Amino acid sequence: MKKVITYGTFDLFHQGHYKLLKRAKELGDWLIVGVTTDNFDLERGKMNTCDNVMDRIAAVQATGLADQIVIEEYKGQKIDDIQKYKVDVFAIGSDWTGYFDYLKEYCQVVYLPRTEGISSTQLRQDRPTVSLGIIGTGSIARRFVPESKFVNSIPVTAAFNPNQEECAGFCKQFEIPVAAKTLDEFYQNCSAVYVASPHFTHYEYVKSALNAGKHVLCETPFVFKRSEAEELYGIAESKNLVLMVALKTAYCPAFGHLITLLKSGMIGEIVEVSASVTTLTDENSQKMDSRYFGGSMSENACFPLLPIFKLLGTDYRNINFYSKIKNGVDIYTKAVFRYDSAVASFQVGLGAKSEGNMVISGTKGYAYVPAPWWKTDYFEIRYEDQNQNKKYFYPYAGEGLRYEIKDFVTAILQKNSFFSKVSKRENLYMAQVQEAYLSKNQLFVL
Ligand code: C2G
Repeated sequence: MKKVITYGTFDLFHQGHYKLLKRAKELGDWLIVGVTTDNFDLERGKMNTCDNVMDRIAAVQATGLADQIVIEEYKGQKIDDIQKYKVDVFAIGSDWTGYFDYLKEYCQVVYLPRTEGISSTQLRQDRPTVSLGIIGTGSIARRFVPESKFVNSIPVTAAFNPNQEECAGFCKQFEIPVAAKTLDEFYQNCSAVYVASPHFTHYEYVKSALNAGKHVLCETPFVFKRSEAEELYGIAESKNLVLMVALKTAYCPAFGHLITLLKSGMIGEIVEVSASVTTLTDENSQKMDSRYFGGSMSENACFPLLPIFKLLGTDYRNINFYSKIKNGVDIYTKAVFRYDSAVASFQVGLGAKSEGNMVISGTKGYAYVPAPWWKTDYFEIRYEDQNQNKKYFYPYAGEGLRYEIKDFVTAILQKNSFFSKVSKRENLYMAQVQEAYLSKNQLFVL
């Protein structure tokens, strides 16, 4: 029996895919089709896939052409599969001509003609889009726009900043069609809003955007009061709008997998989470200005709060804060959380520097994420017996913002099947911690 194998993502399955499979099948008696996992596609830079792996497999299955379907999970797997399944022919579309010649050592390699005039990329472009408006045109917005280009279906169509000159310059630089002069004009030119304005303005802008019927992605820290967070979620829910917080770490592949590994008991019961984020900042920056809710807690605390809440939950007994204050803002804060059966702590600093790693201790071992852990592509699980240690590597593309942007657009376009990687509950408690700190609850000044 002559065995043929071919691989693909098969996103938005189309006629070109069908013809390719048909031609591949005609090359032998048994056709094996490898379908890429969502993670493998992310790793090889395909950010834009619309259908998930289960749907893509179902589409291949529905053709009736595949005698066997396998999942493609890693680079180099093709060689393993060819040997494992005793494959005679490797077939792939002519857009890959030459690329897979290295497989000739293992079997015959055939490049089949590609069907002209149709592609997943083109079909994705024809799908509905979310026109995005940006409020606030500072440094994070400047990093956000180039990242958004890696994600389909979310063109940036408008920007707003009360400083119109700055707004116009921003729009010119990033080729954004509308530099809105008023919020009304802004809302007329977008269907979703990214709030990237100074922290203290988040609440008002998010509320105004939701009331204007827009989906919202808000930068961190979301808001400084739990009641404000509750109110904003209330509006979003009543209007059936997506409200997400842009805490980039939550959306990154390495962080997501670390959490699921630890939740499945890899280091036993978790007894402590300890994380640090320090970013030395100019004293004259707005981030260091008490009038604008500046300071280490407001700037950085959401990052360590994320793993703490994900791993230990939000039912802490109490928190103590220890802060070094200068010009009315905390230049360094250590927070210690007491849970019933665990402890957590973090250090944040804008005016003092520390090692920015994260260590999660458990009864069987510990996880070590080197600095800067909040944008990591790598971590280790370590044990008493070092032979058991494991290292994990992941993609972390560009500034890491494209992952949250992809989740945001997916949330809007496929609302029913979406869950937010930072939950409402986690966001409410993050606001609660900020509020406790601002009210100087259990604050010890150093
Ligand atoms: N194809 C085609 N005609 C088109 C579009 C795609 O013949 N108009 C072929 C491709 O050449 C490929 C297959 O259909 O052989 C699947 O294409 P994609 O889903 O785009 O997958 P791809 O990114 O090419 O992945 O490990 C995965 C492989 O490297 C191929």
